[in-house]
Amino acid sequence: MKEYNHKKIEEKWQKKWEETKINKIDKDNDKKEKFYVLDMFPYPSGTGLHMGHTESYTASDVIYRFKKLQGFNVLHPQGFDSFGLPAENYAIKTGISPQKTTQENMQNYIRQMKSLGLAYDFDEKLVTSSPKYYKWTQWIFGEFYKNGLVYKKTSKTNWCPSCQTVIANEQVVDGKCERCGAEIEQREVPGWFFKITDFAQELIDDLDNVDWPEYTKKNQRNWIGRSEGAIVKFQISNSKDQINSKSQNSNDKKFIEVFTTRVDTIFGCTYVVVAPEHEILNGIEDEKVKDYLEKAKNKTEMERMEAKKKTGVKIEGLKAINPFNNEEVPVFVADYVIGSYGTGAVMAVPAHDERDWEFAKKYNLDIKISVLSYGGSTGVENNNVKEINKEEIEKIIGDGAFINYGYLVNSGDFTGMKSERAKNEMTVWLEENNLGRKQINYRLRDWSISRQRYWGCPIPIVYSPDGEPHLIPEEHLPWKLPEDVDFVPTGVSPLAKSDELKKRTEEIFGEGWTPEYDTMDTFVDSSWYFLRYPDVHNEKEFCSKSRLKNWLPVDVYIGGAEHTYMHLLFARFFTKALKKLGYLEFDEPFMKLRHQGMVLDKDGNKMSKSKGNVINPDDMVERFGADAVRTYMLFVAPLEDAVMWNENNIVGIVRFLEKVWKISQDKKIIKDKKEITEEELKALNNLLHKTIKKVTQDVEEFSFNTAISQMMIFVNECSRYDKLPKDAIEKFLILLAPFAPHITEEIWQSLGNEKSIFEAEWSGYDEELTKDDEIELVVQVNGKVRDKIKVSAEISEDEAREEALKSEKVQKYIEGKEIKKAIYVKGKLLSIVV
Ligand code: ANZ
Repeated sequence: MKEYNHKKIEEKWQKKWEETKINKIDKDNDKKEKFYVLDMFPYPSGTGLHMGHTESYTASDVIYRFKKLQGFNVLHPQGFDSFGLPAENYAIKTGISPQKTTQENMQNYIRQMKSLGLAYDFDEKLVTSSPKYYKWTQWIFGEFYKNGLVYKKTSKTNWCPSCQTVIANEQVVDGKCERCGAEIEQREVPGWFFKITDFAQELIDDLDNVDWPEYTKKNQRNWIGRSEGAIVKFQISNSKDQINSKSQNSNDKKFIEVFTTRVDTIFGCTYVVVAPEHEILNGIEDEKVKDYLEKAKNKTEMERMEAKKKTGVKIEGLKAINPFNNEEVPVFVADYVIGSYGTGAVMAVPAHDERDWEFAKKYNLDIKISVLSYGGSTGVENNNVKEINKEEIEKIIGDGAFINYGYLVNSGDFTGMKSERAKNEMTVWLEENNLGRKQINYRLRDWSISRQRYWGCPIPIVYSPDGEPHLIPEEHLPWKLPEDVDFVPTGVSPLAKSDELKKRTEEIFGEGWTPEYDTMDTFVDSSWYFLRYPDVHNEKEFCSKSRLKNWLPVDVYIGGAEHTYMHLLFARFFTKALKKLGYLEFDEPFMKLRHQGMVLDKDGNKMSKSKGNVINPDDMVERFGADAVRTYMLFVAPLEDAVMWNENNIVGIVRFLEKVWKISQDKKIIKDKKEITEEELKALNNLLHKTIKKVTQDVEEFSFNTAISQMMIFVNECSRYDKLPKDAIEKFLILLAPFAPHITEEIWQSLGNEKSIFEAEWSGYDEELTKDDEIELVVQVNGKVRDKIKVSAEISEDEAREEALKSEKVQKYIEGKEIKKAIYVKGKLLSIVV
């Protein structure tokens, strides 16, 4: 008997598959049905692949092989998201250029992926830092620019003092830089923005049309944050000249506009608050206010929103008039109101809003109730509420804000109305009186893409001597990243230090012209890469029309849930924008999305360098073999759950593979089925067809662990036979091949097959053969046989009971009585005691 030597077998087949180019596909073949399965491509870091990649890439590899065996033309590409900070930071430390380290790291990743038996065609890989690719990133920027989807503005942005660059809102976690953990500062920086907010509603609506995990959809919807409300104009009274507000009306009335989602509470408004950024404060002389504005400057929006203690200052001499009751209320500036959301001003209703409540308590401001709950002791069950129960009010005031909907009280003509209706009617009233309007707001902001970094895609913009930006014409693309730069960060983009770039710009555009020095956020690179894979070598288009049609959208996308707010949203935005511009014919990039869970150590801890518990896929492949590593990753837990990597348990999978091996070596493989008894054959076929059915359905549903369990059952059963029919073994090997490609290929060929197992056809099953034989179940009641019923041999106790109770003969004896006990002898007897 030959030993199972995973190392030899795996090396042999990896070499062979590469020689025969088995994973090459014809991207123009439109005869076969297409299937596009995509991984989130890795950033090629110095540490190589981690176990999380191993899991999700194995999952997509299984899908690829499964679909291919089913006869689809399958695109399963891989590439590198190779621009980014780590390579640049490494360059700063060592002086070695990002170009060089990135190249080396990519080679290492490719080696590792091959050693895992991942079937990518690396001739068709994509590298975002290659000019071949980023030419098209720049071209898309240009299309967006020409169509008003890119603009430049100076704005308060998140500045990471350690990375020395602007970072996106999505990259700020708890007020800290997601990458390096430094406290984020706020800085006024000029930069380029993508108009993702133009698509806010579509980005919410179209989530209904994709098969994504519900929680991912929900999180993305919340992130976009649609809220329906109204804008209300509060007229400013006794305004001093120092107050600089917009003139809204010809008769020179001045207003503060507030955004509210609860206009029904407006009779409870006791003050108005403006954000420190509000234009009404421009040029204000009040020292107290100026001091406050100075302090607010350095806080991030996140800090301001989450602050436990609300702070603010009253603006003396300024009053706002509530349009519904003409009451004058004071105006405050407070940083819990955010300048960039809504109108940057709110009507404060402390009785019904928690933040306003805290603020009013702190500064001893009026609290007026205008909505009470339905029914109960409040006496507001009907529409005639005039009296308010004082005790109830005290109770509510004592507890904090009452934030629910209810009936309006103390609200003039609207008293007694339900909140929902009042919202509508009050908004209509505002519109009729030109004092406000309906308004829908989104939390989502435009995407700031400028980075003061080197290792990114250059923004294809040059400035004329008067400082005006101009798009670089397509003929000059790719607009190459210069190589003569100093990496040390100074807060100015390293590109500003390149003589070559300066010279190049002047040579092409004229004296005094300067290039844009910022590069793009690397999330721009990954927002469209899935469109490039079908046509990576195309130099004329980002992807040819016919290949786009042939391959997109992506059928299955696998990757981490941490990408919900950035990558997955940005890729959807790009798809919608490119569709709007006429380059695509579909709305959503990823029809089906699945996340993999985290890979933890055996005690459930996150793997980290500092804890020293990081597991290297190379070591695991070396010790246990790629087939075992792959199968184990998908066996220990459902794909979306965390995997606890336990070496003691991988041995179980190694044993399973050894058993498969042993069967092929020890057993007599027979071609003539007459060599085993009819009964044996029937039992084996029954289990085989059940197994085919289950594995087929489970893989389709990403339930890999249960598919593997079923294959284990089959193998255990086979071990009990001395002789096994060849076609049964072959059918089984095809099921296992997507998980353990090497060992199955080896056995397949040892059975005399000349072509690769991956050129075979996925095993079909016969529904009839999956059915279990029927047996006669004896049903006793109080020890006497009352009926014999035909049931499946595999029937469970519950099912047996259910069947028995359907029998009239049995019913006769138990009617009206309580079943005290039932004993079930599998496949034979059910004894009921009443
Ligand atoms: C009065 C009111 C009364 C409010 C009440 C709520 C409850 P979402 O759902 O997030 O859109 N708001 C408006 N603009 C704001 C800003 N720039 N910064 C901070 N808060 C702001 O929240 C809308 C509500 O948040 C608005 O409705 C407003 O407070 C506040 F019983 O207006 B509300």
